[in-house]
Amino acid sequence: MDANAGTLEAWLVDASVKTAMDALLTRSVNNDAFAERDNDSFLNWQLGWWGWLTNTPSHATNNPDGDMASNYAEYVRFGNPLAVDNDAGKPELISSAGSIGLRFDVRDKDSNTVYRVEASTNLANWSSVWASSNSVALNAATLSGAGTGRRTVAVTTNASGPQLFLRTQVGPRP
Ligand SMILES: [Ca+2]
Ligand SMILES: [Ca+2]
Repeated sequence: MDANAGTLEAWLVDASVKTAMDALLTRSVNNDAFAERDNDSFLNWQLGWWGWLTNTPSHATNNPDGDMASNYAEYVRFGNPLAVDNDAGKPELISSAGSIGLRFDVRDKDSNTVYRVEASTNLANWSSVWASSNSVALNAATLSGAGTGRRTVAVTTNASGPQLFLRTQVGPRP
């Protein structure tokens, strides 16, 4: 008899191991280890929409709904990859005396995705205003939803000249 067989059998009937495995499985399901609601990685988002990643439409550069956003773009702006929704995640312009800004949602549990706001006076030269990779800046810009995976931020900057343009950029952490 294989000496290891007894060990394996003991392992299988060990109640504490079974309890631990049940807990792990339950946690995986309840914490959406395979579901989009985790909001913490593009991989989980893909699994939530398509299951195992053997389906070509799930790839980052695919665009199965034929709108203007690739799957990765759908992910970062909380879009629906299976329905045309070109306005999803569109930043909202906010302004007050002497300043303008943008309000938008970020995936604040995904540290591999960085959101940026840049400013320009001529649409040719852009300077960085804000980046979500800076946790201090992220917290300062928070409006709601901190730590939920979908945080709404407002980023403002002084607008003293005759014109100022703002844009957002999103991409993997360099
Ligand atoms: Ca799309
Ligand atoms: Ca879409």
